[in-house]
Amino acid sequence: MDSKLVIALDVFDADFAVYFARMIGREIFAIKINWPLVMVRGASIISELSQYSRVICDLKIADIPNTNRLIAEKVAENGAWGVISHAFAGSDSLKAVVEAAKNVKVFSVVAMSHPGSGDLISGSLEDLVRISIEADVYGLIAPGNDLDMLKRVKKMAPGMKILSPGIGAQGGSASLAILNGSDYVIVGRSVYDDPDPLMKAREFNREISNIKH
Ligand code: BMP
Repeated sequence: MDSKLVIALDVFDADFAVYFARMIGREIFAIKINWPLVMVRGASIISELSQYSRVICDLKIADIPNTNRLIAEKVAENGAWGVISHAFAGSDSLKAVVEAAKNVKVFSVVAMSHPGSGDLISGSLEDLVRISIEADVYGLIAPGNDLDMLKRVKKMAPGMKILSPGIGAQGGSASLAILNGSDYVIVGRSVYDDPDPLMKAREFNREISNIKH
């Protein structure tokens, strides 16, 4: 299905995650999983969920090149569609992820959606985008609840896919994010905590399906 919606499934209950993916997988672009599910179920949760949806494995990889390579290889082995890495560990570390991930799409974090990103990360935006372009990543993570930041990222890397969290629970609007440069929005709690997650996901799809930037 042609959706711009990525659902972040930040839960510990792997059985719920599989049930959820089966219910919603066809309606969305991808499911993004993070440490909570990988910690309880292991990397095999990637292949379990991949039966129902593309899976983006958000491990925010940020180590030396050798460790990054090991993590990215395991993610690829389990059939992820995408993986998220930090860029701040430097070009050699990010390049190691890109090499080891092979056909898995690598997204690197260049700006974040929480207030603390202003302490350090926001001040390094230019460098983080440059490191990401040099490493030849597929896409960037940039906040959907900070439209100025999002526009700056889009301007610096016009050809790259932008994936944006910060929607709903963190105050951002899905349609404004897409209008201002995001290709896909990431929504977690606003969907999986809703009494009717499927209906909520469909609402988000309707909101953004016809918006272009
Ligand atoms: P929620 O919609 O529940 O706030 O979830 C947002 C998701 O996006 C979480 O999985 C979080 O780890 C991720 N994320 C974020 O919120 N801000 C960022 O800057 C980068 C992220 O990956």
